[in-house]
Amino acid sequence: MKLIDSCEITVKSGNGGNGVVAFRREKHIPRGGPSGGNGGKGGDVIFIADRNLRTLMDFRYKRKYQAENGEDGRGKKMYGKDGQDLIIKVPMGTVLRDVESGAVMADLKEDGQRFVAAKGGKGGKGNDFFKNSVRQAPNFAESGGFSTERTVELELKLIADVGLIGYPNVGKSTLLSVSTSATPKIANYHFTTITPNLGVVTMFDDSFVMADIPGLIEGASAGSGLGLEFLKHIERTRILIHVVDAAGSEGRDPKEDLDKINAELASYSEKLIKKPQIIAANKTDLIYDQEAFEEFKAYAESKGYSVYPISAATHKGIEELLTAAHRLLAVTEPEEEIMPNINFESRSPEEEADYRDVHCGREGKVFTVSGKQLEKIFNSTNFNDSGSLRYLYKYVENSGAIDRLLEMGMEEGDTIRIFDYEFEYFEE
Ligand SMILES: Nc1nc2c(ncn2[C@@H]2O[C@H](COP(=O)(O)OP(=O)(O)OP(=O)(O)O)[C@@H](O)[C@H]2O)c(=O)[nH]1
Ligand SMILES: [Mg+2]
Repeated sequence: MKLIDSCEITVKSGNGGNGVVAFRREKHIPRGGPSGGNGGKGGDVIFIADRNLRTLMDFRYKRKYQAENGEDGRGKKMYGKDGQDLIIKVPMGTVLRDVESGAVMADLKEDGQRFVAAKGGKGGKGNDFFKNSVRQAPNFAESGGFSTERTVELELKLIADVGLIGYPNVGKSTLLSVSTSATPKIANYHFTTITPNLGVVTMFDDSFVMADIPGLIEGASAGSGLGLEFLKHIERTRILIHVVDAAGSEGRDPKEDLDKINAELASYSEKLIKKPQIIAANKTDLIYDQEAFEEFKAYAESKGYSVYPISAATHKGIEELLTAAHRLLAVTEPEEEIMPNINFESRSPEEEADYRDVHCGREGKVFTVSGKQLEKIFNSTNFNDSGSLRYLYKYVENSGAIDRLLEMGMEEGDTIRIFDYEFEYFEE
């Protein structure tokens, strides 16, 4: 069962409605005032995280998403209707990436968290808007503004809520297989599982993600066996189910198993051993010494753990165990995650053009260049580094600013000023 899901879709916002040019016509007024209404705003494409979704399955068949266009304005100062926003629901934990630039646009982690991935055109003003005391009959109106189209990659990484830990061969994968639709490899030898498997447990109208990991052994926290790398994984789960072979079918004492594994957790990290933990006492179908089992149960309970007797092989006790896990999750805070600082600016085409626009000016023999994007690049330029400077210069050159300055009369040796930085212009 593959639970790292990803897919690519294209989203398109709505065009803005055009403003219109219209004039009032009334019986006794030969030439009425302007009455062209504004166009409506184009719909945005908005992603919203929804806790009821678990996978990206829905996107497998529908790949194109488009918000409504805004309506054009009409005469009699009538506004065009705004286009409806298009809401796309995604599971919590979906990362949105802009395919063209490769930039992460958003990481929708919380229920209801939203992100505008494509802004609609803003809608043009009708000529009525442009009238003023000197310009009483403007015969122009604004166009509505274009839509934005973007290819977005959605990626969903399922993070397990519950981690199954325990010695090799105690039945962790079997428990996962009977609790979820996951089909991990199960076999009667140690280290059958070499990478974790994930599955979704459905309970009532809720669900949670469970993961098994390779078996832990003494010294796992120091690198013995396969466990070390996976201790990191379970550090991100919210609760642990500690699976023990309660029948001691391989000749070990379950009390010792419990203590040894917990000692490994403790020496790996404090966080891990403090995680809420319940015990699945597995293989009860093999118990022949009931007294020894009661002793184990009492021992674990004396250490503060709840013990759930189960038999993963015969499904006995599974329901009770999962209900307990579900209940525990409900009272356990989700793991805090440190996220990279995502700062993706979603701009409409108008804003984008404005952002990229480079302005040229002249003050005597000093030629000036400025712009919003230029300012960003300027602020991150290292003026002691020739590569960084060259990048800045290339940006200015590619923007067409140098050509424009030459048209404005710039000559060799004149000064170009970018914000507070000045340099002389020489032809290359
Ligand atoms: N009798 C009995 N056998 C079980 C039970 N649960 C699991 N087994 C058997 O125990 C063996 C190991 O099961 P796995 O689920 O592979 O154990 P694991 O803990 O995932 O093992 P590793 O991946 O090697 O760490 C298999 O042969 C299972 O069929 C149980 O409740 N009763
Ligand atoms: Mg296994």
